[in-house]
Amino acid sequence: MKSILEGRPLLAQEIEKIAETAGYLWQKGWAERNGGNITVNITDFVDEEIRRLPALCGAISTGVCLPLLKGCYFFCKGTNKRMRDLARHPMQNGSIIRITDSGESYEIIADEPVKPTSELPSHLSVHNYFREIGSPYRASLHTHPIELVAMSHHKPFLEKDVLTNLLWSMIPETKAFCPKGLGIVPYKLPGSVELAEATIRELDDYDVVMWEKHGVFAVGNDIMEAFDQVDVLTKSAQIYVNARNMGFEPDGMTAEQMREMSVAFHLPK
Ligand code: 2HA
Ligand code: ZN
Repeated sequence: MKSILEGRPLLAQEIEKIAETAGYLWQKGWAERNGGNITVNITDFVDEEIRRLPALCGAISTGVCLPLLKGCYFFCKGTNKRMRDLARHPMQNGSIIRITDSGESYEIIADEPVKPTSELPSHLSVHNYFREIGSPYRASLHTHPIELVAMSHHKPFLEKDVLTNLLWSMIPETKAFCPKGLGIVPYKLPGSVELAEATIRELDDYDVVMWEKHGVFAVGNDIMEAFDQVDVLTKSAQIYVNARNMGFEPDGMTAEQMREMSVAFHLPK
């Protein structure tokens, strides 16, 4: 069977980035079994021929109303699929869907009828919100980074911006490359509407949001950008954990050193 990616280098490149990221998630130990999700708005890479492609199955309700996503296209990891398999075979472990004109359902159009992630309603709600506020963000990533999740088991770290400031102070680059820091969403049932709504509220101020005792949700212009922010925060978390394992509380950069970084890199906070 011919893949939708054939003869479409730009779309293929976007899917390759997703596959590459999925591989990193597995290698880092952040994606056990079917853990984590990726959805990317690929509408910009869709041509007339793709728009005319018939659905591979009937329309499926999203369970949410997405008025601003009508006629938009997404690549989504498949439900119960593994990141490590997505890395090698993206079009067999994920699919391209089209949001129907009702804005309430979707059709799978390529390459195979792989049903999208169970977290589709929350991911799509985030993408709908990005359209609403005119954000250029196209990619959303959910994963289970070990050190960050471990830190979310400690109540004092869940106060607003406590973890952000701690992680920024571990190594100068973290503030430069994750300039908004880490938002916090108190524990909520995975896949719930409450989790989606709380995440959207935090995305007003942050590009990476911690789901207490579960994982992180990150967004960006593309999937690499979302991944890089989680990677940078995790590097800081690992430095903190290593220092604690050596038996001391790390000093962290001084307030003056942090201010100097903000000025040098024109950072918002
Ligand atoms: O879909 O990680 O939280 C797999 C998950 C859900
Ligand atoms: Zn999860």
